[in-house]
Amino acid sequence: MKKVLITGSLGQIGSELVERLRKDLGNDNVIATDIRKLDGNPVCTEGIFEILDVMNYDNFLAIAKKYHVDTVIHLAALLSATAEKNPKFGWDLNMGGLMNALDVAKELKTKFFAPSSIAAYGPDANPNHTPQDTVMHPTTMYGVTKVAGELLANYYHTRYGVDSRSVRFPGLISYKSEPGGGTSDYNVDMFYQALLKGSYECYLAEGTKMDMMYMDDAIDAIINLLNADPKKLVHRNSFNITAFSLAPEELFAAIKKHIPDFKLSYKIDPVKQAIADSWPNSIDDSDAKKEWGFKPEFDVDKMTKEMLVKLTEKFK
Ligand code: AKB
Repeated sequence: MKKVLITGSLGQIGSELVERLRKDLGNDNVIATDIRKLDGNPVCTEGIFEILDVMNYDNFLAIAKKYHVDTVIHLAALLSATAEKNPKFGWDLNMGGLMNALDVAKELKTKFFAPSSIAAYGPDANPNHTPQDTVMHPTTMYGVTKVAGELLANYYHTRYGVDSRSVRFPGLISYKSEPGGGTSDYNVDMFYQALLKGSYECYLAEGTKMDMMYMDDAIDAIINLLNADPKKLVHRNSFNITAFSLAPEELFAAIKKHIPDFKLSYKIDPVKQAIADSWPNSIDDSDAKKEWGFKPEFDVDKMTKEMLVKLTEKFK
């Protein structure tokens, strides 16, 4: 991986990945793209940035050709709660954008990464320690596009030799940019409200367990998987990865250790609750550990300390 094009660069993962790869590979070797430009945002101002609608294949290919990229990281997609509001657009963007991205990778013979999610599982999978390979019958449009996307990326690998790789991300926790449109987003919001208001009203019920991961580990996972020896990869699209599994009251307890007066209440959002209830409580990531050495650095306490320190600095 020497010259990388990233779609959805202004999103929660994209903005941190762009920053990290600019450090690792140099500013001239990272082509950040998004459907819009945000004036003053470092993603757009501190290196190469191009406006790209991933639904426009010709433009996608032209930008990838212009910079002679050897890797495409495709992050542009609707997340679970947003896709549930507009399922047709969720399908069109998540599948159409992915197919264009895979066609660019096929045409230019680049490496390829696109994330899948714990949302690829449905309610009939064993919710605890959910195996890597098991039934996948998601009941959300986002999940449907994730399973279909995994199959499509595997198809491009076996049919056309595209070096496609992917992980099933859990809910991601980050302080630099806020997530948007996900079901797991309460986790970041809880940190923000703990510091800004001292209280948080959670839209998921007590006991709703979900896998989660600090963003630094997620970024390392993308880079390490892309750099992994292809001969060792039995799986490709897509590897389960997780750092810890938490319910809202457990995240609350971790934050409360540092902010003793912090208060938690609940006001359930039925759509988001149904989405979360259809996902696993905890997934088994032993294949990622075995095949490419996945190893998260942040446990709940380390992540909580880091989030509170960084957000406190941010709010100064
Ligand atoms: C979402 O909540 O939609 C995402 C995910 C778990 O894929 N963060």
